[in-house]
Amino acid sequence: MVSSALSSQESMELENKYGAHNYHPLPVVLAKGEGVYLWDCEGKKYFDFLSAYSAVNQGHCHPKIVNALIEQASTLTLTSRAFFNDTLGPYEKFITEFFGFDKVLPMNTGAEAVETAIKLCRKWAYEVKGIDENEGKIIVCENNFHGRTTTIVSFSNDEVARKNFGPFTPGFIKIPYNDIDALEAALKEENVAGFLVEPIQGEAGVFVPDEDYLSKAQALCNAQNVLFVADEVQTGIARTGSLLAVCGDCTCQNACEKQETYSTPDILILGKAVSGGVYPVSAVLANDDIMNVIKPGQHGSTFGGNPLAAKVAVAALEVVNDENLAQNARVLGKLFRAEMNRIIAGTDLVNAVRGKGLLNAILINDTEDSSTAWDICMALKENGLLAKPTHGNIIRFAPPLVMTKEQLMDCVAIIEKTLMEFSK
Ligand code: IF1
Repeated sequence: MVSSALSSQESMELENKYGAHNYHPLPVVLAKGEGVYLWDCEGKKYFDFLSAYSAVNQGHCHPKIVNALIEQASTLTLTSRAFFNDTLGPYEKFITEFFGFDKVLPMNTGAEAVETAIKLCRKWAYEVKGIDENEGKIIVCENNFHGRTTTIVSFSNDEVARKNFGPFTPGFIKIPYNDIDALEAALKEENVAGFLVEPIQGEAGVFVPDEDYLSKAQALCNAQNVLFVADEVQTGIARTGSLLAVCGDCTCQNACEKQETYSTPDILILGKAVSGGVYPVSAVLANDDIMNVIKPGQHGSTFGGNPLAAKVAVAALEVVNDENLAQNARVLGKLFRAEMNRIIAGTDLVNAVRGKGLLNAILINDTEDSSTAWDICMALKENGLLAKPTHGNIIRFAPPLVMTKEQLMDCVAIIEKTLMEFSK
């Protein structure tokens, strides 16, 4: 039962009057979440097909994660790193063994973790690789999304995210995504410290690269003593059908011995579903030869690695294995794309479906600046499913990974019904 103090209209009016207008949300006001479901202020029930941009992979308000939060919240919430505490060490042991790295640097948001990875990569380049200080370059891809800090938007090519936020941070080389030749050429430039890449470009419209792109990219970086930095903030934590998107088709539940089939990043960036959407938690993982360039006082954050984050993250990651979320995402993702292709075959409204695991998107057959994708999402909302366009005419579909086959087929039926309402 939903017991919201405010109506949806009242909530939207308050946000409009007292909140910065830095988003244009779909006009739905959510008051309760449980598993794959959301309820609005008036008690209407929806399937969540966005998962808070893949932060709620474990489903809304997962009891194991929420209980970990409640228990720690009434014990010890924050000590700062001025002192030790009894939760950070066990968390650091857990997450480094979970993903197969020597060390972790705990932060809070994905952007903070990306910034941390950039600083770590540069410092390693100057102090280990021997590049002249302040000359380090990091290769990034066109149409990337890594967050919204000034340095990160410095290497974005999204004018909406950049306009009037300059001056920008130098030291980045942009290349086309999924283009190994372009990476090989860029690696020949002087002073290259690292290659920062999303294993699948989420915000750009769920661009899945060629099967061997990441492993070839890692091999090229290794050959040039350049750090391979994987931003798995959105693609990690089982979202794409394996523990990490860089794991390719490997379905093991934990980091396993290095295999030819997938690429092991030198620096791994995690966020979002590391906490199951219950609390801001992000993490940067690397081995000692890289992480040990950071010395006391050189980097940190007030809340980084706090006891609440530590307990919540352990619970959230345990759920990934306990409930086989990677396997479920893999199986349901294949079923979803097959169903979308069946629907696409019968309409001119949708050009294609693409994705991996339960990170998918459909391409609407209309111009970039048309409102069709938005209008379809508005109709999906009326029909009980919440999703939102990424750019222009692309609708991202990313339900919680705890979804059952029956629930997925119910969602397919809603999507099909809605698309048929728009088909000419
Ligand atoms: C928004 C989408 C956008 C990310 C990757 C780092 C971050 C993100 C690969 C930063 C964050 C969020 C941010 C949110 C919408 C959403 C998003 F791609 F997921 F859909 F914007 F592109 N690396 N992605 O996807 O993590 O600091 O947000 O914790 O800013 O609108 P954050």
